[in-house]
Amino acid sequence: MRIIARFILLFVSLHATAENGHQLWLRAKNVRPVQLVCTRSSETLNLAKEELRSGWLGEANASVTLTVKPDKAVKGDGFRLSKNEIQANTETGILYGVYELLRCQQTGQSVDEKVSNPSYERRILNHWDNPDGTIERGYAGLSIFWRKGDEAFAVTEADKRLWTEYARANASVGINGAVLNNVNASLDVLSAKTLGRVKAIAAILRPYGIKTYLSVKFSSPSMIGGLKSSDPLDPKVVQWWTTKTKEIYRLIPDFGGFLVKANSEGQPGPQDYGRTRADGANMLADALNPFGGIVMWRAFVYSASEEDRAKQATTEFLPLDGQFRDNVIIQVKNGPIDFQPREPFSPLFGAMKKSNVMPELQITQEYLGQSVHLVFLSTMWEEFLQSDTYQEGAGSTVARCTDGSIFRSKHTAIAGVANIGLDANWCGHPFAQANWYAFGRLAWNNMLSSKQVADEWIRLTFGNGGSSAYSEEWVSNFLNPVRQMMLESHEVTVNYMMPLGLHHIFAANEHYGPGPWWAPQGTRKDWTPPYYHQADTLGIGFDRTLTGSNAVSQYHEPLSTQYADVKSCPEIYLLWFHHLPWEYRMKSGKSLWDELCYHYDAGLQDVRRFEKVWSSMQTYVDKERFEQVQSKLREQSANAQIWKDACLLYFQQFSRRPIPNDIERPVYELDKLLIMKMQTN
Ligand code: GCV
Repeated sequence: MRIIARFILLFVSLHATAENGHQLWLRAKNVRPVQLVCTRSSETLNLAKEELRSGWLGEANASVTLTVKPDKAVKGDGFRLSKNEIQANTETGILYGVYELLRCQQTGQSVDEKVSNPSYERRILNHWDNPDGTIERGYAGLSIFWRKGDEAFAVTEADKRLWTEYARANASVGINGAVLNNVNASLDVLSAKTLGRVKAIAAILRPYGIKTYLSVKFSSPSMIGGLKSSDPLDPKVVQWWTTKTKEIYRLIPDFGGFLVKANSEGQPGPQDYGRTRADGANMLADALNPFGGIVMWRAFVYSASEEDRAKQATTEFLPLDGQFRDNVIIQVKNGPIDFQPREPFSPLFGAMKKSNVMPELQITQEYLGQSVHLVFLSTMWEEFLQSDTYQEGAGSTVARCTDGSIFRSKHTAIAGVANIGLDANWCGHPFAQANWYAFGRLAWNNMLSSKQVADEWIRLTFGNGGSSAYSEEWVSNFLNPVRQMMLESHEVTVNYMMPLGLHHIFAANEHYGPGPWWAPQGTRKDWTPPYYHQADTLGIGFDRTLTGSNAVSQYHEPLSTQYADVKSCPEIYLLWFHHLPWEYRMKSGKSLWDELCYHYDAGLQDVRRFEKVWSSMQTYVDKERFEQVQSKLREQSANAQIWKDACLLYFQQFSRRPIPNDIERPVYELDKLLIMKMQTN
């Protein structure tokens, strides 16, 4: 009996010390006492004080003053910061200032006097979580908000603890909104039971400055409201949404608003009633307006029409510019197709000059190796945000077109599709946490460099809780190589998956392994890879110039001409915009075919190099995370081999050219690859 008891104790204590990654980047240690001067008290200010007390690494017993007072230089929830004072217009601003001060201390940066204002008013996570707890494109376990079964609506202490941790992590990087359910919205979301749970979640998130939002189904009035139609111009429908919205605000007075996917991938929408997308969005916007709520209306639309899918969103939305209410924000995915490993920016950015437009990024790695591959997404987002649209002259970057710098938007926002689930480490892959972190940091400051973001994250996540841990040796042997690996990881993944502008060549619908051949009979053409790569014996790539779909014309000059001309088109987008012969001469002097081979091989070799880099980090990382990352990298490099072999052997059937001799031979046979299903874990 005693032995069992001792065993249980050992198990419990082992478990308590085992590193499971749950603490994310919030791990301050060796804190010192601090004196706080703050004349006010509230839930949010108390959190701010508590954070300072439990994370202060500055001078022992230093005094820090927290002051809420109006300051014209400070915008929204921004703050003014100095070594010993934080001042803000709002209490949430104070909380953000505290996190910034602690971040500086914990990453070993000096605390400079500064004003820090958010780039976007709303910095929102989109959870694609379903009421039964599953998550569309989720790779880190079930939902932290929803579950099925008898206890589905009971709000337990464990729920509250987890939501508090979630809220704290978000607030620490400036995220101030959460859409709690999937854009493919269930009708249940507007039921009394669900709204009751939303109220409970909102109560936990509120002190951290986070508003809750819901995705709604456009056909709700007819599907659950007993009406004959959901026509947005029908007064009964208008009344239904008005009443429902009032009900929501009675429960959640600071409710953020609705996110809507309408007339897209089978979802109902205003076009079902012969109305425009603007009619639909405005009707919901009017219901929300008295309460200060907003509608985020998605522009992710395409149909099985003959028009190039990459053009369809712009064709549909641009003519509607100027017709949306000012509490509608058009939510546009970064690229014109769908979160591919690399896409040029969507031409809607900067083009819709009379509407609020917000970027939608994907943090969950649907198309980038899910929770197996190590891919730091910040570099991809930085490339996107800093892309010049030229819409109002040179320097009209996507960042400036969406953050209010160029257009006087009533509302500015940015969304990221969350990668969070019930896994102990929240995100599945220890390095996937860096993407949650990066989204928040870039949403706060869209000019931050990925290098800085990676640097901060590594220090906070692996740095043992404080600046004292950052010896020169640690910086040069751990921080620098790991940061370099993170910064290269997106390009490396593009290389072994879809280099030179190739896109959407995945097998089947799970979007994980390669399937350039995948085209089951009866499947819509634009859901199959051959539609996108267009490989034949003459060449490869999608012609989006004047001789093809002319998607280039949707970009503002000089981009339109630059993309259309094969000589000036950046090679990273070459096959996105051009169908080229296999023998086409690349800038390197190599043929297109050879260049493709070298890119695929380089991707594979680089993942193997990452494996070695990480293997040499054993002394710097706890056993659990070290081994987890090592094992995932092993799988990633096995996957990269499959990607390289599958794509090269398949395309070789068309190019009819040898793989250059200095490249390692494929190890798989094409016929085996054609039937192989790549596993995601
Ligand atoms: C939520 C892609 C994904 C879908 C997703 C859709 C969207 O098609 O594969 O899972 O649905 O995008 O963003 O609406």
